[in-house]
Amino acid sequence: MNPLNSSPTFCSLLRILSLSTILTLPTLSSRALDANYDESKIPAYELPPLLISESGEKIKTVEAWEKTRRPEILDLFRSQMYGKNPGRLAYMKFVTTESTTSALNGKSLRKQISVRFDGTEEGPQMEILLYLPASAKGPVPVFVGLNFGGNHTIHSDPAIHISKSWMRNRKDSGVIDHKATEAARGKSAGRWAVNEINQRGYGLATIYYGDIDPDFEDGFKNGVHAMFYRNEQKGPKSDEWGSIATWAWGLSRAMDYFETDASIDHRRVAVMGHSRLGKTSLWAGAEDSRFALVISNDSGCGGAALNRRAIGETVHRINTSFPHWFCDNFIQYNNKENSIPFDQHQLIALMAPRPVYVASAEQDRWADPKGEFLSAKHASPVYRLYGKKGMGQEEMPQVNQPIHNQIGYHIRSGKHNVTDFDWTQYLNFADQHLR
Ligand code: GTR
Repeated sequence: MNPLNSSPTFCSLLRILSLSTILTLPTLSSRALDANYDESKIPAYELPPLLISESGEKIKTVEAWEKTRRPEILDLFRSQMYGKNPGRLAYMKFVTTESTTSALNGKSLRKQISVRFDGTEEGPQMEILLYLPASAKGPVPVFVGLNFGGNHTIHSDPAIHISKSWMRNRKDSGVIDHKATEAARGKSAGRWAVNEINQRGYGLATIYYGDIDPDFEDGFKNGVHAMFYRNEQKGPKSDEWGSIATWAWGLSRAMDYFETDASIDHRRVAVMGHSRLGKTSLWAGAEDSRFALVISNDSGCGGAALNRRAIGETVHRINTSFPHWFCDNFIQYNNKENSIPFDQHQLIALMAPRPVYVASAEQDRWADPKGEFLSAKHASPVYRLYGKKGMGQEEMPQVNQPIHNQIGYHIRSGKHNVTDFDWTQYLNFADQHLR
């Protein structure tokens, strides 16, 4: 390993330099922060090869992909972008804090499960909210996704526990002094098609992402990180988990729970996320192949969008606005997209041969819909090694015309959001692959 990459001093210096650029050189910084939306201004780039190993070997078989190339790519994403996570916990406990066989007018079963990461009631924990179809005859396939505002925001059901975790204060969001109130109940119900999901025979599991790691830069004092510090350690090393990797790790801990719940078919779990949580669902799917299907909704920069296009949100911009999302090693690629030893099509390829779905929204130019499409498309050669089609289409489809092969893609009309249209596509795609 390059000693520079593992040195926290080097990375802290980079961070200070990039911060001081913003603080002391207003002209340069405003230029750097100005987003480009002009295709003709995209710098010339070549995507790093998917099917040539670091030693120059051409990857022609599934075996060579799985033994050589996939681990190389996964290691790069781990050490240079999202950061390594500490893996499974031996001492975790699952405690069902509430359940009923008659929720949502008798159509659903509801469970709330507290995942105690260190096994104690006082320690860090996340709460899983689960709705399963009441009509299920056996274990059901499940969609799991993190939510932005607390479990109580995803439906108006009065029995959902109001989250006690830290929340960002937001006008009209029912959050006062960083605590959720009753007024927040059901606030993001429009993003969660709970009834449709259950009616179509799937369960829905969701978790407030702030239970795992509150989404603000505090040097990783809060959230689960401190559980893992050893010998005076005060923060993650430069190649260790930022918040996205931490949220993804939380999704894997939810999967550990699913493996213990007989009403869930843990071999048919689809992980879904929107925006920063779409970046998270992709990384969860890459790290944990127990997720049978992976969905990225409007994940953009740091998710499905190609870094090298540097259109809309860029690496520099995301590292500046959200310095806690990625590991410190990622900072060295600010304004140097061409020197990143990977690109996001390789992240999508890490899902192969599992089905993966990338969704964009027409007005979400900040997330670069075309770059999201290209990533998904350029992952196809790995799917072809497995005898699957991959994307199966060269050109970007028209708005609201989904492509559903082993790789799914759509660009829908409208803004950065999760809509019923998106959920209908995910359910159709799941019917095709998980039934
Ligand atoms: C934006 C950020 C995006 C996206 C979005 C979200 O501010 O620039 O990368 O993640 O937030 O998560 O809503």
